[in-house]
Amino acid sequence: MKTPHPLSRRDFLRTGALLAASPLLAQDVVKLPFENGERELVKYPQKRALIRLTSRPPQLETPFTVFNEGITTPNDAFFVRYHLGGSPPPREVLTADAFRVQVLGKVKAPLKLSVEELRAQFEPVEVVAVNQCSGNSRGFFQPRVPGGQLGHGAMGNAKWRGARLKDVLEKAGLAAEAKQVLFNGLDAPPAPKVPDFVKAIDVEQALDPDILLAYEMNGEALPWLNGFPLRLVVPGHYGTYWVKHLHEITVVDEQFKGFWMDPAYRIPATECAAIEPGTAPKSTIPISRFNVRSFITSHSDGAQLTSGRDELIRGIAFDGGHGIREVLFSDDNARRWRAAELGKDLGRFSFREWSLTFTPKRLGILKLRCKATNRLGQSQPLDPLWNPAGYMRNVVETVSVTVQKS
Ligand SMILES: Nc1nc2c(c(=O)[nH]1)N[C@H]1C(S)=C(S)[C@@H](COP(=O)(O)O)O[C@H]1N2
Ligand SMILES: [Mo]
Repeated sequence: MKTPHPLSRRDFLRTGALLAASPLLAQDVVKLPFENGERELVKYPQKRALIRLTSRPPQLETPFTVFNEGITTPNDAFFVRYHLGGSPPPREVLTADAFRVQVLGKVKAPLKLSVEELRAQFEPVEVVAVNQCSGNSRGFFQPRVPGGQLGHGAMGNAKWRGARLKDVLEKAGLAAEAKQVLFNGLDAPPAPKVPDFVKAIDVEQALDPDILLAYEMNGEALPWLNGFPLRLVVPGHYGTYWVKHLHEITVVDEQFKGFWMDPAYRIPATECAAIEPGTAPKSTIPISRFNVRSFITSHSDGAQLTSGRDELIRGIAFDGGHGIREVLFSDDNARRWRAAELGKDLGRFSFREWSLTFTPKRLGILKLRCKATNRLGQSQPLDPLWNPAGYMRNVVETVSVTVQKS
């Protein structure tokens, strides 16, 4: 029989986070499991209550239990990240009627398109793809690093629908000297000294047919806070490239040097972007593709299991677009591993569901872990890697559960 334990305040807050969706237990604070991890749960337009990191601009994290509800992340639970104090652009300036996206610069025929024209003139394409912030899980870095102290909720998986960037660029016609393509959204800097949020990718990459100018997310118009009415979707690549409220696509004949490409969003030019904790990198490169990650979603720290009773362990895994080949599970401090069963394949850019039945035998605290490998053979380290911006965490995560007598 289960013995009920009195909940400490901390446990109570954590439980509140788990049950945030329940109207009976409306909690307004959660505690992310690192120092200074207290956060408010706050509702924004078109969103359920999400974990608020900052209010100006709004930065909202998805409560982790959402990832156990389904393999795609509902629009109202999808995380929100902005950089500029003036973001997001007010809803009034984003009306679908007035909105146009322009293609300018080193092209033969500049374009100016409404979302309706994008829908009508270009083949619609769908992809299920993970959007993950470079700093997802930054709060777990040791030694701690500056930047938004995020738990694991700055990621989400959605079905995106839009026109191929390639098709649009080809319609405009790239000039021979075209070198990079710049993407600018409608959010403007709050002061003249703050650099506008502009991202760049090389022309060769911009012609990748997987990159979309997306106007739908999970079968609906994009939510305001996720880029309405149009955003860039760069499957397999960190969210920083997924420019929201995208209204200017500028082809240039040089390497773009804007702040958000350099010095921001750069990683050490080393194996796995890792350097000795506390040191500075000798040289850096722009962040690009996701590394391999996996999570247990069915159980969180403190969960109670019963010895001899079957337990369904479930989770998600993803990588930068090669696809997940295998997920392993361990309950004994990463000594022995057994393979989980992979769920439905929604494409190489999607979360991949995995599950297995686990029957705990030993009593006490168990450390549950999962570890994914992609089709290239890349996997996850058992010891965390470190870089000064707190990007690309992908260590094998641990969930501590307690097994009690039946
Ligand atoms: N216009 C605009 N687009 C943006 C940003 C921004 O600040 N402004 N932030 C980027 C970053 S760093 C991330 S992680 C993703 C987050 O996407 P989401 O807010 O839809 O979850 O948006 C990207 N696109
Ligand atoms: Mo990000």
